[in-house]
Amino acid sequence: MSVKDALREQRIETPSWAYANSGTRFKVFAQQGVPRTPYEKIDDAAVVHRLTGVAPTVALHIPWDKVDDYGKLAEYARDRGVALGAINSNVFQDDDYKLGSVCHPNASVRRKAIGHLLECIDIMDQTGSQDLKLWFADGLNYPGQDNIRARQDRLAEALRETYERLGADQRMLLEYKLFEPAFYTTDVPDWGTAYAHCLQLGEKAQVVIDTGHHAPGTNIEFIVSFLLRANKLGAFDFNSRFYADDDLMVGSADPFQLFRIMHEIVLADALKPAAGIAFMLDQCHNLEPKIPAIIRSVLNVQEATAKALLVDHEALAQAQQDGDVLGANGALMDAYNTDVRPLLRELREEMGLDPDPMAAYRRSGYAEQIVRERVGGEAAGWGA
Ligand code: PSV
Ligand code: MN
Repeated sequence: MSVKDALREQRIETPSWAYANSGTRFKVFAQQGVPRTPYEKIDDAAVVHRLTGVAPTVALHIPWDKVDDYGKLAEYARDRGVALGAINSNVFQDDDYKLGSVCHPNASVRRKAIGHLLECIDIMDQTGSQDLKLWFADGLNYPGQDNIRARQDRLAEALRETYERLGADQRMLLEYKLFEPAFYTTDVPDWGTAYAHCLQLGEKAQVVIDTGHHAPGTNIEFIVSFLLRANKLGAFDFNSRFYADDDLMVGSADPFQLFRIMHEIVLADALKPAAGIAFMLDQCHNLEPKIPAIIRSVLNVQEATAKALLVDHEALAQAQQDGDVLGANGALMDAYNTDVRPLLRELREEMGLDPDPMAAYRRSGYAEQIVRERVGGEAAGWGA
């Protein structure tokens, strides 16, 4: 398949919460014109897809995107040329979850948390979403606060019950995070823990790599490569980690890391939608305007992918075989140092798109329109 064909097929999912007022735990700088409802988040996601051509799905977060009729929401999305993607569960914002959710020492709190996960699968049945994304804020702040091993047992039990409820075409995607909100230990701190649980559960359970959830200096492409080999990589949450959490625009600060990740994806022939890896963004935009930030993020992923597709695999394999360290590294660097923007402009023209989606957005007047129309949007929070 040609580089252009591969790029034409690429799919990047945007998160509903990135369109809303979100920020850090210190301050959310509210913006005018942000969506007040899940419907308006979909309107914005549809604009991003219309301009980029590669962002046809939007992930929901429950309860932030709770509506009375999910079938209607899915139809609304379809009418605007997009579809609903992964359902992100949320068992971290209720007072009951102070000591954890599925790992909580009290069985009734665990039951409530599992109930929410099962409810998310009910929602998937209505939206047609295939992926249930699980991230648990569970963890401990102090040594001795709870029994680490018992919490793993509780986690395994909750995951099992949720797994059993999945439909034939549905998956469970387990996300790990080294730190925050618990700072002594979290209950799914790393890819190894997530992998071990997914392995025990079965083939419908896979790992999510949120690029912001590692210790600084972690070699994320190693994790990508390992999980791909084991058929346990389900999805990415892309972002740059320069807040304590994740959330800044992917590829903005370390485009080389993103290139290295996409190189592993291309090597494994896992870019095509049929390979089943969901490439999602998980970001929030506190300082920068949201829709252009999401467009820029999509373009950053596209550029890193184009460079990864340009790697001369034959030359690389030969150099590796010959033990030619500089030659092998050079094969990667040649691709990374190629300016792929002309190729992407050409591709967009062929796809009937504006070659410069950022400029097209500025010219569209949409930013001004939503400020006029969405009165009170600045008061809407993550959950609108
Ligand atoms: C947690 O930090 C996380 O990465 C999970 O994916 C959550 O669902 C998301 O952020 C919410 O912002
Ligand atoms: Mn995430």
